[in-house]
Amino acid sequence: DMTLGAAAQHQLENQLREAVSEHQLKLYFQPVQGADDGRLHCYEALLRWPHAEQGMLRPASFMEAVNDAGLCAQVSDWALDRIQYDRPSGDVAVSINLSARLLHDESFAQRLYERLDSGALAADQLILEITEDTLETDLQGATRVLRGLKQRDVRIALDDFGTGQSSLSHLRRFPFDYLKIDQAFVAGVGGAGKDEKLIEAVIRLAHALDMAVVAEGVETEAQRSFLAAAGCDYVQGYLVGRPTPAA
Ligand code: G
Ligand code: MN
Repeated sequence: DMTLGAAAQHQLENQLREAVSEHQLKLYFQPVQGADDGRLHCYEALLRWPHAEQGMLRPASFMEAVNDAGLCAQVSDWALDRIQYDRPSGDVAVSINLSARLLHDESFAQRLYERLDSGALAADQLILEITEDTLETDLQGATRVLRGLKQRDVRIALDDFGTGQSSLSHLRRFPFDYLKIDQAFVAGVGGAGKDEKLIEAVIRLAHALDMAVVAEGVETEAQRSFLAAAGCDYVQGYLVGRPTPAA
């Protein structure tokens, strides 16, 4: 079974190399809006790979191959180009997901700084989303890059909060602008479990630390109105809009 797994993984990496060199990857954009007033706040850029046999793949199913094939920097630079040139709206900020590998790659940070310092990319139109596992390996290095970005007025979001370590020392240490509540909790709104209580508590925690809260995976009006009443600042999900390619 392991041999088969490795062979399949290897095939996926080769197909990915080809897809990247032939510019087949796509960047989709999903809107984030005010929970109360429905005002457009930003877009999250999401990577998609139209795979010949497997259909449209989401990052979860091929990011490992991106890393293993050593394509991380190339794909990220391409994504930053796309954000620069075909973002949905020139006036609305775009968030991108930054993997652990990139956050610890000094040359990626340098190239990002160049784009920002040359004005190619406006710092106040960029939000970087990181997950907590990003902070696990090299806390010092990650801190340095995040501080460098903050100094340039780039906003930072803590993604998928609640499913990883949910470490209070991460919240103490880093100047996050946004906390994104994972869609697993939103899915439990209206249910018998503890999700509503957890969401309310996380919103209070985030606000106490001057972070704005984004709820992910909002699919129903009932979820949106619960979140708005709980003080959640922004909502993202199929109710607001699906990830779609820029026009
Ligand atoms: O890791 P992150 O939370 O950024 O992942 C977002 C993923 O969730 C995207 O791949 C996107 O397609 C998916 N997604 C976005 N909105 C919804 C939603 O309302 N419901 C569900 N089930 N998935 C969503
Ligand atoms: Mn994200």
